[in-house]
Amino acid sequence: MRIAILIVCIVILSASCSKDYESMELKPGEALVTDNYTADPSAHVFEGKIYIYPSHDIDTGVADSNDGSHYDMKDYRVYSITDFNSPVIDHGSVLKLEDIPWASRQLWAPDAAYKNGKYYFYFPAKDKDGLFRIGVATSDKPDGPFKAQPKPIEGSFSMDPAVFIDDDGAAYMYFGGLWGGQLESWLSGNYYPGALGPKPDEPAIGPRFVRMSDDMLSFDGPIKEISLLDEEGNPIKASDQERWFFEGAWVHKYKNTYYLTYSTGPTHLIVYATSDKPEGPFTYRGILLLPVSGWTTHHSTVEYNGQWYLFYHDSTLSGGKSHLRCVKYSPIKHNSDGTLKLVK
Ligand code: FUB
Repeated sequence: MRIAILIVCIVILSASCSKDYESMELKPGEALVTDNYTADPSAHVFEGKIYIYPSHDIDTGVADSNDGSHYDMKDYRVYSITDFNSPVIDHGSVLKLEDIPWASRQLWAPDAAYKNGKYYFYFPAKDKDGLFRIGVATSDKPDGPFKAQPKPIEGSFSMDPAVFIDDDGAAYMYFGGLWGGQLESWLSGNYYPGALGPKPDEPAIGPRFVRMSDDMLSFDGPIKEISLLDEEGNPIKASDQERWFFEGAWVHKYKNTYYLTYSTGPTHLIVYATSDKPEGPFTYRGILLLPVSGWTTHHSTVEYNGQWYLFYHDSTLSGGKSHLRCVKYSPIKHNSDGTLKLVK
């Protein structure tokens, strides 16, 4: 009898949970913004709200190519969510290409951080020589506007910066991406255009990791490569495109474990690996998000009011055009064994 009552309670509870989302203004799996194309959402809780720092996709007529030139963005916008029952707030354009002295084109996936009473906005762009560099812009408010530093961060290269601040206040940047993201070309420390990267049976390229200076404007110490291992402790190989790192590294901490989530690029997965240290090595654990509509997949994770969320994008709003994407979200769950529940 007790078991029967328990089962009925569980059924009623789970029905009311899913109903909660159904009756909400912002539903999981639906485009959060429909009057602009948005992608690569980096979500953070600042001042009690979820702030989303996405790429702002536009169509400038540049033809599709493997180096991603058609992702030809010219500014950044910021959005916020106070609660999932109210519409997303659009804070407008907060940083424009024309106001970044060193950048020439392609404002790709950004991130933001808060430290020392200031907000820091990190972004990749091509410099005047066509090399991706990572810049930083600052503001007193999470919704900007942001003022860019005159030069990119010294020693920066490639793209997709994600800044993680640990419980002890230390800040780290994870970055890098293959193909159009140019990471293969930097393996020796200098830029070699057209470099092919490792052979199929060699270890795959890992994302880059570096400690940020106290003022959050420069790198403090050497840039290291993150090791990605399989569950037997062997390096993930370059041929293993279901598990290799491609772009979009993101780190969150849950119960003293660091979760590195990233895109596998041509196999279109968001997967995850865990470590007990922010610099790794990270051990591959599984898939977080199955392929979405469009070529790219890119995400972030954030805890808000005791619930963890995945923010991600797909290309449904543009009818499948890979460079015109829309940001969405889904609740996510850490299982008791440390794995993450798969989002389909
Ligand atoms: O938005 C441009 C690029 O597409 C990002 O930097 C990558 O992560 C991919 O989503």
